[in-house]
Amino acid sequence: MTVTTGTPIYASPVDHVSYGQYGPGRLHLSAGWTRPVYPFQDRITADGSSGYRAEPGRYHLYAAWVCPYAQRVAIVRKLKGLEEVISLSYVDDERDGRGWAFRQRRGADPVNGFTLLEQVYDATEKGYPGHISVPVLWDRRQGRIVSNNFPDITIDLATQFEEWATTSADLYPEPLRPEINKLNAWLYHDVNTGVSRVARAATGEERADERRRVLSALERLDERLAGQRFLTGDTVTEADVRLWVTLARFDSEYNRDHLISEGDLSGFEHLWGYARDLYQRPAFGETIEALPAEWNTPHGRGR
Ligand SMILES: N[C@@H](CCC(=O)N[C@@H](CS)C(=O)NCC(=O)O)C(=O)O
Repeated sequence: MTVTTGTPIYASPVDHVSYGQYGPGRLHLSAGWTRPVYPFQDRITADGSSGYRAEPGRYHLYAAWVCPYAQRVAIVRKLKGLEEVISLSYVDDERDGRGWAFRQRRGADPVNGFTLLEQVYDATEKGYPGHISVPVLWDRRQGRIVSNNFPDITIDLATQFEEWATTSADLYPEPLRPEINKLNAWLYHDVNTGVSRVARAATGEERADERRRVLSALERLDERLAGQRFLTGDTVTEADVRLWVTLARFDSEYNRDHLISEGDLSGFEHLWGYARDLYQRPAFGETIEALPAEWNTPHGRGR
């Protein structure tokens, strides 16, 4: 069903008194970080062998502006020029115990007309008890979630829609896949989730260890980018998308109150230039709220 007419339906305003906080029973946050199981892990394939054929107009992405994991799929969709092929909508920025919801700020659910993202999960698995997370990839044809596993979604968008991609961006080039996979695993642990582990550390000692891990990763990345424009060479790949969403939130979120580092991102000369370079590209700059003015200063990395 696609809702295109009528009054948009929105969830009632966030209400922690009536609904509590999102989390208990759903989200298990611990001091350490074990990646939860994201139970919908089907794949889209160009030849349809997985049961989900890459086709224009068939799939929809549910994302959140505030979520770095969801921003990755929005970036990849735009880098590949798939805006007319895969639709995208955003849930509201705030949650109460009902989880992600559709409100006026970010618009209604254009596919199902639901008011809560929970309904998208429930339509796929009745009584679904797990994480109501974004991003979610929805199949209009079968009326169900294909995947809520962000690493698979970006790879499938990057590789399976070549027939409809309107740019020549190759974000996951065959010869570089082993290197990208290795980089991504390291980035996920030491950077993407490393920044969150600092905040969640149970003891001062643990926090110091986690902080050191993030800082040493940023130093290694800074050195790497001194000699090349992007993480794997001259062109943007999946690994750059993975890293950038964390860099973009480093000063304002993860390192707020200097929890991780006494300095800002600008203290890492090459990483800072790289981050600003990517910000100038619409796929990156237009899928996040505007960053502070210094992100628009020249970065000297153009060709
Ligand atoms: N951390 C997830 C990415 C997805 C994620 O954490 N999304 C967040 C928003 S940034 C969310 O929707 N969380 C709700 C939940 O997990 O219950 C992963 O390792 O794949």
